[in-house]
Amino acid sequence: MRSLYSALVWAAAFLLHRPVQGAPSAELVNRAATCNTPSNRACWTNGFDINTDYYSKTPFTGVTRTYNFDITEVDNWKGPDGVVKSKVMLINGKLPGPTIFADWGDRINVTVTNHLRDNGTSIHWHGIRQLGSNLHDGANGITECPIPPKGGKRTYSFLATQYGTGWYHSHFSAQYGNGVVGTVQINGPASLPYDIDLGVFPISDYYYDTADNLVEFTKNNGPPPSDNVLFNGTNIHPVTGQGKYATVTLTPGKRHLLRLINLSVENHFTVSLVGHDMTVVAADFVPVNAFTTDNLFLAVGARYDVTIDASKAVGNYWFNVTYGGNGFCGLSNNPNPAAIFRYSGAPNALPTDQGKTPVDSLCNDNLNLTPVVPRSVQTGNFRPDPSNTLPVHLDLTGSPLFVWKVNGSAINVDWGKPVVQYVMEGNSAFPTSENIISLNNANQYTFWLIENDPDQAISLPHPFHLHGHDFLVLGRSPDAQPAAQTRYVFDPSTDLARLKGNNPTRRDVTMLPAKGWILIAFQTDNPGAWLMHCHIAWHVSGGLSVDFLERASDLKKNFTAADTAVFNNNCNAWRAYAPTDPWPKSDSGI
Ligand SMILES: *[C@@H]1O[C@H](CO)[C@@H](O)[C@H](O)[C@H]1NC(C)=O
Ligand SMILES: *[C@@H]1O[C@H](CO)[C@@H](O)[C@H](O)[C@H]1NC(C)=O
Ligand SMILES: *[C@@H]1O[C@H](CO)[C@@H](O)[C@H](O)[C@H]1NC(C)=O
Ligand SMILES: *[C@@H]1O[C@H](CO)[C@@H](O)[C@H](O)[C@H]1NC(C)=O
Ligand SMILES: *[C@@H]1O[C@H](CO)[C@@H](O)[C@H](O)[C@H]1NC(C)=O
Ligand SMILES: *[C@@H]1O[C@H](CO)[C@@H](O)[C@H](O)[C@H]1NC(C)=O
Ligand SMILES: *[C@@H]1O[C@H](CO)[C@@H](O)[C@H](O)[C@H]1NC(C)=O
Ligand SMILES: [Cu+2]
Repeated sequence: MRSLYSALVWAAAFLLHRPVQGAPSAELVNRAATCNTPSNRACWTNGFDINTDYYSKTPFTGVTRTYNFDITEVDNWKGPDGVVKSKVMLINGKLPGPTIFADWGDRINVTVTNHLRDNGTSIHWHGIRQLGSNLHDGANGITECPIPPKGGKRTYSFLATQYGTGWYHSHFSAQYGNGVVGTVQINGPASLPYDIDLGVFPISDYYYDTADNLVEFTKNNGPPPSDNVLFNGTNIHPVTGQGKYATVTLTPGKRHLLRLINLSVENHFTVSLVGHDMTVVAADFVPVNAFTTDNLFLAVGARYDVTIDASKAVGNYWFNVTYGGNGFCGLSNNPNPAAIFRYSGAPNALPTDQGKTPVDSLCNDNLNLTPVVPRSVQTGNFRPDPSNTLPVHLDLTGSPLFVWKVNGSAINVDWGKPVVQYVMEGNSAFPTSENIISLNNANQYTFWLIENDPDQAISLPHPFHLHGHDFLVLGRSPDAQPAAQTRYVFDPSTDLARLKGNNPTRRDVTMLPAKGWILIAFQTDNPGAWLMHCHIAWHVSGGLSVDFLERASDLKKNFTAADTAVFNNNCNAWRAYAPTDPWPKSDSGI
């Protein structure tokens, strides 16, 4: 009854181009698709398939998915593993928040209402390209003022020009660590057939203290280990046993699509499913040629869409998270975080096979991915110079003790005067602390050599994330245990040979080795102010970010009257609130 009703509602909405309320995946799967079947997932709809260049072509559906996010502050909240947290901040009362479902080519409208007591907020749609819609990127201090508390409200609206698995999170300091975070599923074609889409499976480190306390603590101390790891929002407490394991149901004989997402604030991990391989079909929002592996390293913010064949004996299997890099990739007070994958028909029991610890990732991600839609650049002419090199440095000379600088400067955004406001005013006199890098030439590949300073007392791997673009990962310094790395300086005489310009791995997050370098490239095809930052919440809070200002004069022309009005209304509301804010801004703001 219900599904027939839903089908009719959507049919009507589709025909009338009316908005439909976001809905659970089972009801939405392949609604726009016409030729996407279990035996042919490469096909999508007339003229669109896995080989379509999604940077330039979109199957516009005319459908808008509308969501309302109500962000509230809850004291003394009992978490999934039984521990009471003094404070959380939740979207629609849930951790993680609601999953956004859409089909490739839909529009997504999300109205966010900030019911917090005295924190602003802004919601960033991680990995969404926001082509021509920079003002909807949700980076406060860059593309908007924070949405003020006590009822402040704004609507984000953007097109799903990409498909696959994403997530969203608050960009107001480290607020997402308090729970303002959730997942995004955009249905589209895949590079491998499968029978069942299991949907998103977020994995996240979990702290009992508030993100605000952890920010203050980590300013002068190292980060503490996480207290637990949540799989799809749940896990047992490692000591008390309270709570329950996340349990994923596999149908015997079928191939399943599972969308792994690392929602962590601090910890990177390797995942593996005892007795089973996983076949990767997409990394971030980039479909890749299918390849099979028995483990996967996920940096903070990284996503992998994998298929899993339920081809083993009907039973229960551990799905494990392990840490590598001798503690450099992360640590948890839960020594063996795990979920259960249960074949339907198996008893409700714990798995017995403990499996084998996967090979140490050394905190590095896989750079052997082959995107289905290729992009290539020439690498032979690359030479490092100050205009293309971004050194990362941990400054331990001042107070607070831990300040993260890129090219000599820690970012510190101005919530009340976002970067785009300078653009609107035609003002290019940015304070140094905005860490602006201007890119004025259109449609050219820009190359960025990001180097970890080897002389700093503490050198850590960092997951680098870029807004508004996928980047090509052209190369990385040699792999080694983070603590044992010595080499770092890019040397053209040996390192040009390490580079891959011919359709290399392309994604929106990659790991910078502890004492090494990465070389990335992206094309200036999307006017905007786009952050590039470390995705460890404490590091970006401590300054580890730059802001690419891509084609400011084109960007200015991109602002529509309606978007500018939303921007101004929200900034006016924030500026009216700010003088009464009881909490001084105490970090980078992002
Ligand atoms: C979605 O948001 C955009 C921008 O605010 C607006 O123009 C459009 O009418 C909205 N659509 C729906 C269905 O609410
Ligand atoms: C946000 O609110 C918390 C209290 O819930 C406070 O500790 C923190 O300082 C506030 N942060 C900002 C930047 O307002
Ligand atoms: C994750 O949890 C949600 C709600 O609790 C559930 O509907 C969904 O099936 C779970 N996902 C997986 C992959 O098991
Ligand atoms: C998630 O990312 C964090 C930070 O990059 C990392 O420490 C953790 O290991 C990742 N988790 C997984 C499951 O890969
Ligand atoms: C997987 O997790 C289970 C349950 O915590 C644990 O007993 C087992 O040793 C873990 N296996 C691996 C390979 O980490
Ligand atoms: C890094 O800083 C130096 C010195 O201030 C400057 O010359 C150079 O242009 C900066 N690099 C970038 C990429 O902005
Ligand atoms: C934004 O600007 C670019 C470059 O000028 C242009 O190609 C594009 O159509 C504009 N997009 C919108 C939505 O105005
Ligand atoms: Cu970092």
